[in-house]
Amino acid sequence: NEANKMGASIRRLSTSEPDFLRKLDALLAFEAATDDNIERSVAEILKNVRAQGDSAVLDYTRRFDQLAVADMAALELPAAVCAAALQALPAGQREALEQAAERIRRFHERQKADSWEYEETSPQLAGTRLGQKVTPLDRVGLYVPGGKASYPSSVLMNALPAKVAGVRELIMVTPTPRGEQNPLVLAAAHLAGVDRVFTIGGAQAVAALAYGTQSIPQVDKIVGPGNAYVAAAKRRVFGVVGIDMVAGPSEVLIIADSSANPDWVAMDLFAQAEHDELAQSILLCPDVAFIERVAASIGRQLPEMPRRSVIEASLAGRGALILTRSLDEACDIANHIAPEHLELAVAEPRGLVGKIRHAGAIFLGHYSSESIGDYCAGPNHVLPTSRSARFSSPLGVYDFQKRSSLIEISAAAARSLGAIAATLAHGEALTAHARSAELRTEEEGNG
Ligand code: HSO
Ligand code: ZN
Repeated sequence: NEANKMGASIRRLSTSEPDFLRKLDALLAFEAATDDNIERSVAEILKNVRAQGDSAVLDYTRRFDQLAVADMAALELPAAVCAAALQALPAGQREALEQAAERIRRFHERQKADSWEYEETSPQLAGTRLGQKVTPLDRVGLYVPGGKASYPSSVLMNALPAKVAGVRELIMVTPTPRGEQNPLVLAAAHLAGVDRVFTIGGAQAVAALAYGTQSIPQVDKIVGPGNAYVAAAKRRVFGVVGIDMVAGPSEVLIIADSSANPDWVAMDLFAQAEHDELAQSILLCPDVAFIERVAASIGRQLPEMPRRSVIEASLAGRGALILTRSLDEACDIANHIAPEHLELAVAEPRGLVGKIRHAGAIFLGHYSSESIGDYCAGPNHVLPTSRSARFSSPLGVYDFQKRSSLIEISAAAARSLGAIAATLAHGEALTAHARSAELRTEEEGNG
């Protein structure tokens, strides 16, 4: 039973090294390379789809996906195909997908925001009401990648918050190179209530959703992960439509004490690392003996992993086992890293949560694995990456709702508030503004 050398060789760091922070930052940095060739070809694709609509999309689909059809109708999947995909799944798969969908829906129901209004109470403002009206987006586009990173769980995580928010029409696009469909993805789309599905992908699909074509309706926001072309296209259409964040490689940070199980910790590091070579798995622990037990477990368990070459590349390139002076210090470092996923594999996780300020999702205690969160705990698995948890949040219902302000001023309030407005308007030398407010302070009635 050979042990993998990764156990011995995975990077060890200690917070007491003099240049620790510099080393840590070097480890966190990654090439968010914006490739000039990709940018150029994406700009061209956007321009052509915008100008020519369906015919350009059909052209690119023929070229890039080796899928030649006569018209766009042939690239829309009838709802019955997705329904059939769900029916055809092995019962176990289908039940698991249904249970996950139900749990995710239930969690997200709690995120729905309500409209609110309040009335001014002081006598001279009586009758004045102010508020906020919450409205779901009309139409949302969901990009689902083809190939190896095409996850049904991600279809649920992106689609369900939109449906819970009350989005009227949810349109999914997903490439099917040479016509090869992913039945699990179609089944998940059906379960989540996706309204229409087009088998198109790449920058051309993003362009079609952003600008609309003869057959594809223009959406108001585009969400979902994609390759470098898709990411570049989303960045470029931002402003014409809303977009979600453009995600970087996935990350996990585990804070463990000696009450943790080294095999569980090692496997949780693998679970992140197996996503992709650039994924990042880091352990923070104040106990050097425990760190070595995790390292030994890595060496022992890695040979059994079908994706060991991806795991190895990820751990060797961006992984680390970091010795801290204390759990408190581990929390400080966690806040600096602002990880996408943070596991608190410690005896008293509640004692640490209060110290954590920046993390996409916090998993408390030994039984709370990221993997359960990835699929079926309920909270979203689309989370801020690359330290963006400092300023952003998990994907949620709020990403599919927007707010309008409500302003209703009574005649009485128009006098007192009008005087304030007029004074400020004169200060800005905006005379029409001032008059507009003043007219209403003078008027006895509105004509
Ligand atoms: N860990 C990924 C989500 C995922 N894992 C999908 C498995 N399938 C990003 O949070
Ligand atoms: Zn995952």
